[in-house]
Amino acid sequence: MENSIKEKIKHSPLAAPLTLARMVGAGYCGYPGKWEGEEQQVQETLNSIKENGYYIIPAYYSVERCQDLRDEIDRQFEENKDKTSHDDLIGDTRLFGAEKVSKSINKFNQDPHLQKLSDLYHGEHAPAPFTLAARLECNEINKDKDHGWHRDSLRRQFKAIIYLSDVSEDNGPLQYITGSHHMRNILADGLQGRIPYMSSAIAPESAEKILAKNPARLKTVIGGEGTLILVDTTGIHRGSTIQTGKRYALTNYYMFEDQIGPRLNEYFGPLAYAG
Ligand SMILES: O=C(O)CCC(=O)C(=O)O
Ligand SMILES: [Fe+2]
Repeated sequence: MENSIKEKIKHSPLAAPLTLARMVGAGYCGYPGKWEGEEQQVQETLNSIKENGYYIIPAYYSVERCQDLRDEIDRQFEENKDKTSHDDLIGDTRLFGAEKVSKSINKFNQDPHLQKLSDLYHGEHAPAPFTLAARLECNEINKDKDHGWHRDSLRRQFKAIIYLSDVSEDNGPLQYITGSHHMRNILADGLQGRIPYMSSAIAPESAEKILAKNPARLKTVIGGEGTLILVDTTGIHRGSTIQTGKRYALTNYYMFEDQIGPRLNEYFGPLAYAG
């Protein structure tokens, strides 16, 4: 589309319907929903992700395993300084592709139950080309900053996040606007929040407007260490402000196979795509 036309529609009432049209054109087509034959637990999980955008399983990993993985993350950050990114502004240390240097992190990346859920949710085989190991720490700079509301993708992004330390309201919990991944809400929330055309970043005022209409849609995922979150991050979400302590987590990024390639290294660093 011509740049001048794009600018005009960016903040117009057409922004939301045109965004939805473009997403559909790029393959955003709702949900396959073909999991009737699966066992009860799998169906319940997928139906919840389809309906709300997330599903939470407490104590997916034991306390001991979480301790081991926290130690492992500290060790791998130390040993892979050149491949690790650190952002003081958000107090975040990250290693994308941590499973390529760590057996125990690779176990999470390769978890067959999670892989099955991903495949069913995508309607085709959708592996996780990498796992993010992240340690979020409260510091002087980030103590009143959140990671900003956003959609990860305007196509489809499905993630499995496991908290490896206890996460209360104060430790930077994930927040999600329930149902914001639905096609009908991409339209309705786009209009309500006046979200600009094709914007994956969501301004704080937009999130406020959307939530003012229905405050019950705000889900703050608090949970003990070992809590697993299965989440469709096409919906609107953010990592909220960390006010105290450290938050350790692993995140599997599941993707359609045609999205996986050397290009991932440009976005996520040298370990993201192994070839
Ligand atoms: O780790 C979190 O709380 C969520 C961060 C995020 O935006 C994401 O993983 O897409
Ligand atoms: Fe995100």
